[in-house]
Amino acid sequence: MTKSIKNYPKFKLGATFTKEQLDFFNKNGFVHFTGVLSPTEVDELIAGYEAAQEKLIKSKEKTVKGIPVIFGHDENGKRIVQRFPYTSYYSERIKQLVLDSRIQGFKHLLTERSSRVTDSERDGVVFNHYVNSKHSRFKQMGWHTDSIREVFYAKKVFPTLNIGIYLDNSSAVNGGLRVLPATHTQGLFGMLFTKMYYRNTKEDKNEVLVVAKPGDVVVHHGHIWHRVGHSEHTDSVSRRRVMYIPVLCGPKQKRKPPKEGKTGKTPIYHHLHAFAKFDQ
Ligand SMILES: O=C(O)CCC(=O)C(=O)O
Ligand SMILES: [Fe+2]
Repeated sequence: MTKSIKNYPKFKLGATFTKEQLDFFNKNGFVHFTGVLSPTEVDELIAGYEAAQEKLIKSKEKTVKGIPVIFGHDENGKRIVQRFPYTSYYSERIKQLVLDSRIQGFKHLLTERSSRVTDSERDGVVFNHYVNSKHSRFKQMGWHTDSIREVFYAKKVFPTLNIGIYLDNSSAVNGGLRVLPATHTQGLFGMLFTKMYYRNTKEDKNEVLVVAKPGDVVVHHGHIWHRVGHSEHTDSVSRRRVMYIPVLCGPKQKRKPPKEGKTGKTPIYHHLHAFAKFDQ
């Protein structure tokens, strides 16, 4: 484990990554870029999500391409989509973001030739909307690595990235992402047993809190341990919206298209979420 880096450096995104940026990412397993998207772009993405949410709620579907959706109610009692997989299938604006050269460039944080930004594998582009309100079902996320799913499928575990697009201010006030720096280098044993997956929501003395503004992009390695805290505040103060776009390597993880009239099979991995503490 590296020494605590509570005040980690934040970077500006250029045409290519600097040595300092690559070194920071390779050593710590995450890297933070400020002001990647403009306030207008942030507003457009939120509007894209809101329109997609209306479509999904109207359709009465409970899964998207077999992946369970988390629905809840916000502080005004409005039904909302709190974990929305494959959003780019529901929003042209979100699809456009995936194809944007700034986002596509993040694949170069990995050295594998097959590394790709993708919206059609795993859970696609996931939109997370946390809020601490009475009927919210998504208020926090316990410790996990994103690569556990690959371990589950007993495939070779390739490196992956998750590109986090911040749409609200994010800090301890509304929960905030906490990462355990350098845990992406631990290997399979560390990936399996560092913490109890999802059930463990406790603070770790070595965790680093990501403090971000709307338009920031924070990329983390799929093997790094991370969690999202529970806001001590309620209602709109606790709102935290962040989108994740995956970068994968190796063979395509295309999931079989669902049979006609079916919504598709839910991957075994997702049953782990049954143990998750999202809403306590
Ligand atoms: O909300 C976040 O910042 C992290 C979400 C996350 O870790 C996940 O969806 O796997
Ligand atoms: Fe995660």
